[in-house]
Amino acid sequence: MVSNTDLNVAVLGLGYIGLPTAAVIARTGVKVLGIDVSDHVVETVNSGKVHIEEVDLDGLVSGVVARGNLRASTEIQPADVFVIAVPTPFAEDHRPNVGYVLKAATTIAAVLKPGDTVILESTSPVGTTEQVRDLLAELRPDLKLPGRSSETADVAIAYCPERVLPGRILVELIDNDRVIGGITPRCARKALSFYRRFVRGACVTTSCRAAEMTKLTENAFRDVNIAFANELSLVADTMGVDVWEVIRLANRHPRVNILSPGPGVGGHCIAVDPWFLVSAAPDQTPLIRTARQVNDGKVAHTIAQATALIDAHPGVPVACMGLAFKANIDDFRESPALKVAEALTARFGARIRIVEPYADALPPSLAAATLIDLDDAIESCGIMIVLVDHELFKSVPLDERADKVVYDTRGIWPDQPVAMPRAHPVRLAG
Ligand code: SAJ
Repeated sequence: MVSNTDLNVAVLGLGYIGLPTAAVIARTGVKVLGIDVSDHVVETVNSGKVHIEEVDLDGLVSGVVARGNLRASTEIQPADVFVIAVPTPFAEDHRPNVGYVLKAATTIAAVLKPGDTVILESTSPVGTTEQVRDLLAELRPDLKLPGRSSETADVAIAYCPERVLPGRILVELIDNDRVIGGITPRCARKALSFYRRFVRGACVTTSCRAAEMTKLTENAFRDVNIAFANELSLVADTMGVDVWEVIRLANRHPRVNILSPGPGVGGHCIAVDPWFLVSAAPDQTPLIRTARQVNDGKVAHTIAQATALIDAHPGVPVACMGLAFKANIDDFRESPALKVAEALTARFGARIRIVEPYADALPPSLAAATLIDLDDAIESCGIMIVLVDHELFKSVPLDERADKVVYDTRGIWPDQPVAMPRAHPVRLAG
C-alpha cells in the first residue's frame, strides 16, 4: 500500500463536508488539494482560515495548511484519489439536481489516469455513481471504466456517503461506520483501502446503488420519526396535554424511542433527501412524502400559534429565541426558526426582537426586527418564543422567566407555567 505521505488526494467542494474531510485526511500526512469554484473559499483556506463554523475545524485547518498538507485551488491537478463533496440541491418540483456532481466529474476527467480512484460522497439519487462512470467513459474513451466490460478497469469508482452531524463533524468523520459502495466489488475494495487510512469506525462494502439508497434511507428514517413527534405535538395541543411529558413517559417503554417535536425540520439534509426517494418512486412513498409535509406544515402551525399569542398581548415586545436550524450551530440554511421569525417580523415589525448567539447581524429579511442579547430579552420582552434549543437558552432559570408569556416549541423549559395559544387545525404543506 502507498504510504500516506506518497498519496495525493483531491477533494472537490470545500463546504461543510468537503473542508473537514480534506483537513482530516491531510492530518494523516496525505497531501490534499481542495478544489472549490469560489475564489473567496480558496483564499480563506490557503491563509489557514475557515469560511464555515464547525467545532475545532479552525485549529485543524490552520495546522494542516501550515504543514503544507492542505492546499486549495480553483484548478484541478492530477491525484491518486478524487473525493466529490459538492451540493446536490433539489429543484422547485423536488427533483434532485446532480449538476454539480457531473460538473465535478467533468473536472476530474481532465486529469484522470490509470490507477486512480474516484469517490462520490454527496448525497445522491440512486444511479448517480453509474451516471458519473458513464460521463467519465464518454469524456475519457482511452480509459477502461468499471462495470462496462469484463476487462479489469483502469480506475475505481465508488459511492461513500458522508454521515456526519453538524457540530460533531470532526469526531464523526473518524468514528462513524462508513458504507462503501463500489461499481464493482474491486472498486469497493479500492475505496475501502483509502477510508481505512483515517476512519476508526467499521467500513462496510456493498454496491454503489445500495450505498446511495442507504444514505437516503437514513435521513428519511429520521424525517419520518421527527414527523411522528411533530404530529403528536399537534394532537397533544388539541387535547390540552403536555407532549413533552407524554414523550418522556412513552420513552420509558423499552422499545419506544420518540424524537423531539419542534417548529419544523431544517438544514440541508433531512428536509431535502427524503424527496430523492419520493421523486424516484412517487407511488411507493406515501409515508415518506407525508412525513415531509407534516414537518413542513409544522412551520406554518408554529407561525399561526405564535401570531395568536402575540395578538392576544397587544404592544408587548416579543423575543424570538434562535434562528439556527438546530441547537448550538451557526447554520441558518432551511431553518424553520428563521422562517417563523421572518413571518412574525413581517407582521409585527419592531415588536420583534431576535436573540441568536450565533449571529453577528440580522439578515435583510429581518431588517425591521432588532438583534439583542439574552439579558436584554429577559429585561425587555414580555413574550418569549423559543425556536431553537441552544444551550444558552436552556440555562435561563425559572425565576427569570416565570412572569413571561412563553411559547416553547422545543420543550427546553419544562417547568414554565403553561401559556400556549389554542391549537390550530393540522394542515399539510405542499
Ligand atoms: N429535529 C427535530 N427533532 C429531533 C431531531 C431533529 O425537530 O428530534 C430537527 C432539527 O432541529 C433540525 C432538523 O431536524 O431542524 C435536522 O437536524 P438533525 O440533527 O436531525 O440532522 P442534520 O440535518 O444536522 O444531520 C443529518 C444527520 N442524519 C441523521 O441523523 C440520520 C447526519 O448524520 C447526516 O450526515 C446529515 O443529516 C447529512 O448530511 O445528511
